[in-house]
Amino acid sequence: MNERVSEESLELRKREFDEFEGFKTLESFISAEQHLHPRSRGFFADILRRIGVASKIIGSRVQRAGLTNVLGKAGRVNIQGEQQMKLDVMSNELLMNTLQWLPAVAGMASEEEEGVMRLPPHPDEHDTYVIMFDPLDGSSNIDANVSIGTIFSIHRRVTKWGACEEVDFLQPGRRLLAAGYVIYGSSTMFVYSTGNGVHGFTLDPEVGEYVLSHPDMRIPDQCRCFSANETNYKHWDEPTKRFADHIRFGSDPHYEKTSSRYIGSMVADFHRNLLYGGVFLYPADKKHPTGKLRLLFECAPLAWLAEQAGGAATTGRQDILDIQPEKLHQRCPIVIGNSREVDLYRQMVADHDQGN
Ligand code: AHM
Ligand code: MG
Repeated sequence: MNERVSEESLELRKREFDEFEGFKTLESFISAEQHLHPRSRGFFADILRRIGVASKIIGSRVQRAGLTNVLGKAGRVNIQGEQQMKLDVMSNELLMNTLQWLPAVAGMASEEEEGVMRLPPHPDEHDTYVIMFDPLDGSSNIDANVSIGTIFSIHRRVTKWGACEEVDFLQPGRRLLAAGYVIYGSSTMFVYSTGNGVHGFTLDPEVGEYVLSHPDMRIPDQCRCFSANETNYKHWDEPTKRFADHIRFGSDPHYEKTSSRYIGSMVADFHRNLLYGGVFLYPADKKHPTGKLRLLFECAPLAWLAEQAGGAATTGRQDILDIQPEKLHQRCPIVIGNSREVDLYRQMVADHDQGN
């Protein structure tokens, strides 16, 4: 293709994308984004669409859960040794079954499964993707009708031929192509980024479509919410205690309007903080020496969204997106939200490490 023509047509596509008006469904938005990549054959866009479809089914089952005998425990534990809920199992199977037929999906990994699902290599396709998800995050809240969510992320595979391997999944978050979540709350929302800002779509139950309701989401500067399981305070290390005390009890006027808000569903806590401004932490502590939340299934995708929305995420000593994963189910400490507070935490950890 002539370079100049292709640059011009790309400019035009970008302008069309920026000026994209009308009834903006997730479907049409994904197509518009796809046109920003002139060589795209639509395989990647198909994955996003299919996640959207699966999430509508999960959302409808979550809404009817009290009526259809799917509340409660499934009677088995997952790889983390945690009780699986019936809806965990159902959501996991639904995502696996919906996505495995797409030719560009080389493999999948789930918080609920020990190993990765390798799909037969597609004969014509070697430029394919691996998908990771936490099918139903915050599932301990299901029976109480509290907001829960699905978290997903997509990497381009790094191996070139044959079935995918674990190394295709063990990539730093910085290399993500897309990440997002679906929150099943008072309404169902699909929030995602392909590196072009964070966009939120609300499911219109009357037409059954996700409609763009929150374009280009940016985390507000004001830290309105401090979100942590504060009963763990006694198990936290010194810099984390100092950070929490500074925000909760200090005299810094910046925190005059900050409130404690903790749901215990990371998706819901993150979503609220993204809208209102705030910081969420699940640090390492005496009970969880490497943190509680999973790097690949929870922390990296949300860290990617936080950065795309102008925020940040750290362990205290390293950006979440820079961590080179070593194991599929690796956990990590996380402080995520407004850049100002994430920087403050980093600084307090650094001061502590230097003996101050
Ligand atoms: P899950 O993936 O098994 O549901 O666990 C993760 C959840 C997060 O959504 C939430 O932030 C955290 O666990 C809550 O933990 P705690 O109950 O220790 O406060
Ligand atoms: Mg989870």
